[in-house]
Amino acid sequence: MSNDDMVMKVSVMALLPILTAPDPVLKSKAKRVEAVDDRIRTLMSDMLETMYKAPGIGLAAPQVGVLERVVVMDIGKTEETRQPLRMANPEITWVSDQDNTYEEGCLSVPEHYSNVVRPAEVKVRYLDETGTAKEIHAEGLLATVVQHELDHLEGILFIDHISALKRNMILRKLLKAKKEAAGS
Ligand code: GNR
Ligand code: NI
Repeated sequence: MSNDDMVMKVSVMALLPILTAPDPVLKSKAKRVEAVDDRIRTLMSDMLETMYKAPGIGLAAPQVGVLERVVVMDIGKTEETRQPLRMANPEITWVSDQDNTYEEGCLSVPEHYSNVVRPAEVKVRYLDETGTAKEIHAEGLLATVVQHELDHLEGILFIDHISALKRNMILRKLLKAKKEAAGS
């Protein structure tokens, strides 16, 4: 047996940098995942760690610069009651007629919040971390967050659902903050 056969890969979770608007990656459509393999499972774990640290209750792969259809969420209230959801290729299969308004925020639109109207309930079909097809019926906060995350996979931010006046005001502020941080 060669020495190389004895080298085992040890995985360490990693924090990923979160992109903020305006950024062309956040406006791009993500590609479907071909297979839920170790690379995708590692991405899901790293995204969860990054989301918990932020802290946030959802995160989509484009927010960490990966244009693939992967999202994670956890609306659990405390560290002890964590309920991580890992999804590849999520698709909305049904929406309720009734709408809900929620004040949304986004880790890629830091420090800005706006009311967004979306269907109150949705059904979402996806592949879990083992590649098994699942479907959930989401309502309340989870329904809002899952729709917010699926929007990210289409290059859509919550500010795309508000008036152009408010959106442009927020984008100007974020751009100014970026330029100041870069020291230009
Ligand atoms: O942490 C988040 N909170 C939140 C609150 C209301 C509606 C949506 C969200 S998702 C957001 C994290 C994030 O940016 N996910 O893409
Ligand atoms: Ni977001």
